[in-house]
Amino acid sequence: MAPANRALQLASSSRKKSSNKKTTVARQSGAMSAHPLLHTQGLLECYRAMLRIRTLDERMMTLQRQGRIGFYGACTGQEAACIGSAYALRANDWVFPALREGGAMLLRGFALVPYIAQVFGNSGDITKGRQMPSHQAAASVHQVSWSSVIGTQLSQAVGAAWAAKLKKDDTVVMAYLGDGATSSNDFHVAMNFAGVFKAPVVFVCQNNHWSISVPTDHQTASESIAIKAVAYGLPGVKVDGNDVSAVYAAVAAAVERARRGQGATLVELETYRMGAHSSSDDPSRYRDPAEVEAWKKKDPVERLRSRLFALNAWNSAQDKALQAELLEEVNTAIKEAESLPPPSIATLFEDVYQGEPWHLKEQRAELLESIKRHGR
Ligand SMILES: Cc1ncc(C[n+]2csc(CCOP(=O)(O)OP(=O)(O)O)c2C)c(N)n1
Ligand SMILES: [Mg+2]
Repeated sequence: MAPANRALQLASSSRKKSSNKKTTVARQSGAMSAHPLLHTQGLLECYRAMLRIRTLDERMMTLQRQGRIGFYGACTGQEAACIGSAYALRANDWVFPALREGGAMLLRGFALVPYIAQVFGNSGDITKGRQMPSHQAAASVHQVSWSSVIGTQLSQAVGAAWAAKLKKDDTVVMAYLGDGATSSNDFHVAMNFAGVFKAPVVFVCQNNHWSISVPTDHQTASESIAIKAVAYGLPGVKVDGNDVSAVYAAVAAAVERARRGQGATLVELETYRMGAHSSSDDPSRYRDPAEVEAWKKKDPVERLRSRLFALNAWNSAQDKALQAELLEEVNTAIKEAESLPPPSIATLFEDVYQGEPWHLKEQRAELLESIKRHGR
């Protein structure tokens, strides 16, 4: 076997207990050597964050079916991949998400009410109702918007990482992508640039086996997504994305490698989109229900719960109490977010220019006068 793709076993605390899956690294010079572990406190924090987004996603999908919001994209089934990877970041690092990493913002301290208000697109939304629902972004937690134009976030992320390197600060950029994004131009541009210039970026691919209705085996003929890193001179690592410890170990090692100035890594997290692509999709049209049932047995939230029980770090009474607490928190936040008025009309004219030019001043005055006279 060529040295470039020789499999390397990584230590993963949970793999030994709960999975026979091998963690493999497509080896390249400078591959990761440290494998940080999540200890009990970290596991409990990740569990809480994972259960919180599971609770939120369930409630928001219901709201969409009730016609109270227009669109929602859930990350159900991918909570370990989202939270375990974001948990490896520092506050000064930046996140360029793909489609399912809103939970990273919440983990990193963004409040639930403005997060939900974004889906309503009302005055509680810090992006002033200008984005598609579920495309949250907040500079306060260093996270840009979901990237609905698949793959475009990757070259932007590499640019941000390259800027950090030029400025000699130690920021690391996390560039998330789905398996579908590996077929985009931007994936190749970003990987190549990151390889040549040793940009401090970590590409985290959530391989959830589907790109809307296209299965991964129609997406690529490569033996894995991680192996693609070799072509760009980067290490690529593939881990069980439903095992939060394995996710954290691989991503934290890649983050530290980037911070040490050794450049980018591609981490493939093998996981599964348990629900629909979005609230606009019906996966029963193209997906075998037996496949979904098989993956439900590997549910990352249930898996971490069982592990915490086995470690005697958590029990069913605590779990019931946490579920009730999170449901109450989410319901209260939904109630508050939904009650907020729409963004004011005047905000239409804000944020494009540093100082408002005369023609916008005139247009704003004309519109406000017309609303006063005729109503909306
Ligand atoms: C450039 C581009 N092509 C196609 C689409 C339509 N589209 C939206 S989401 C999606 C699938 C993305 O799949 P993947 O990258 O695996 O992410 P996942 O939805 O599985 O998280 C596609 C093809 C798009 N938004 N942008
Ligand atoms: Mg996918």
